[in-house]
Amino acid sequence: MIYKNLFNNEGPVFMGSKKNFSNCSIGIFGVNYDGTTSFKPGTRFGPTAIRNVSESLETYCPFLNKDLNLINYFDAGSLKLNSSNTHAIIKKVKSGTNFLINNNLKPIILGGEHSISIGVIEALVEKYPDLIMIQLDAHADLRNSYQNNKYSHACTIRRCLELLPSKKVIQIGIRSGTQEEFAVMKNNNQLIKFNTGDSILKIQNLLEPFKNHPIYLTVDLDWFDPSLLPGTGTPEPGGFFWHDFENIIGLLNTFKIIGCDIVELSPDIDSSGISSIVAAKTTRSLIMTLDKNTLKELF
Ligand SMILES: [Mn+2]
Repeated sequence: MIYKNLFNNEGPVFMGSKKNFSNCSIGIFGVNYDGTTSFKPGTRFGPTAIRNVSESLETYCPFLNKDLNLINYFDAGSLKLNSSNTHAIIKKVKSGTNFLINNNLKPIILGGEHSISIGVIEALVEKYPDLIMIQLDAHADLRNSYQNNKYSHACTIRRCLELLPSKKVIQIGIRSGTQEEFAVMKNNNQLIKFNTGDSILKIQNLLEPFKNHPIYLTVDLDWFDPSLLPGTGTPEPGGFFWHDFENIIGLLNTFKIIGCDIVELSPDIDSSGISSIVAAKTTRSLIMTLDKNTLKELF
């Protein structure tokens, strides 16, 4: 399927992205969908907000010592959606992801609400049967069903666990959920849980056995503390700050990250605009993490 049937690319694109994907190794698309959002809707405006503010960022990241100018990535635009049914949206996300991976582009998906990760995983497990997942999130997202919808954003990780043959999700920073979800996390030794205040060394030791596994990273932006990122539908106090993210992403640059998503930005909730900047800077870090060609030190 040609990409113009799948994506609307008439809006803004992420800064510095190439117009043609032929020489690219990374592909971005947006999903302007917030149909199951339970508290405050607005994440459908996330992809455009991230692209609009991306122009304000530098291309160089001193922490990773990488520069976007040296990376070839393609922004396909946002998925054309003609349904509000969550399952239909997830199938569309799967098609979009398949388009990218069939063209050897590592996927970066901009949400939209968290349910969209399910479609990405559906596509990726066919190519990477030993895929594992890392989740940065305030919420467990392990409900079996929420508001009569098994594809609600509150059920994302439960669905992904069913899809992953490895049954392995590493959950970092979960601080909100039901008693049942916390019992699942406690009793299921396939799930590895980290807390606020855990050292990066602890994370490194626990990730070590997965050094050669393909890893999908899902970043629910409510993982960040609401004082840094208030622009999200279900903010949770007690979250993480930029340096925590930098430490984790620095570590993940030594692993095999093959795709990622950045979800749950609700830009209009935050009149300061800082939430969109944090989301765009997160996206920049992830483009750099997926790129393997600039691993050598720039200077
Ligand atoms: Mn989530």
